[in-house]
Amino acid sequence: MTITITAFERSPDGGKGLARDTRVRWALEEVGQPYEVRLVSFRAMKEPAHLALNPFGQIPTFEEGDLALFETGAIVLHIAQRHAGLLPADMNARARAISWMFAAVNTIEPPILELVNAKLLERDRPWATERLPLVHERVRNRLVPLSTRLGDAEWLDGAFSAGDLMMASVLLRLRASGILDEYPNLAGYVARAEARPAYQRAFAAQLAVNTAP
Ligand code: GTB
Repeated sequence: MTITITAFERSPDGGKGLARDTRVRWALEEVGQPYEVRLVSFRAMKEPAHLALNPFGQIPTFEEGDLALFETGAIVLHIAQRHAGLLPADMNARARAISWMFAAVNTIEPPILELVNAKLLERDRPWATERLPLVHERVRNRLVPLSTRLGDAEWLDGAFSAGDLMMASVLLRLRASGILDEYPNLAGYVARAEARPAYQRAFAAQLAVNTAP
């Protein structure tokens, strides 16, 4: 059955890999599953056909046969459960990898999004300069324990897993802020993740869409 995902017709980042279809493409590349992409405009994302796939009118979505999914955490988990390569066989190790997926989207991603919003959407507000250090602090409060736990390890819990895929995807968003470089082991972790051939293929695919004439 053909897998079809949705992505921005034109990503606001111009193809730097920050839109969330990249993590779904990456998961599919890791497990060797071919996929098709349906590109959607900002207007189409809010129309009934897309809202039937994602009630919040967002990308990415995932379709395979009569299954339609939204939320990248759920999509990556589904891919990892259906195809070998992203979750360990041992059930306890598998549960721990899934914990890291949830940690990525539930614990690490929220303060990072707050920072992105503070910088991009709120920077003209009169309180923006005063608030920014607080938002930075909330991000650091999450990165310190993450960095401590990772230590010198290559990945968060044994072999590379869907937990690492989600965590690296979330951390990538911090690069422009310079905060990631305050934690050399986390910066190295993200660099290792980005060096994976599957990530490179996913990145190239989304870049091609956004640089097409
Ligand atoms: N929790 C959902 C998930 O993980 O699937 C969040 C999905 C989401 O935020 N989708 C965004 C979207 O559709 C695209 S990725 N936004 C349009 C809307 O809400 O109307 C977020 C994103 C957008 C742009 C950049 N960028 O340009 O750098 C980076 C990330």
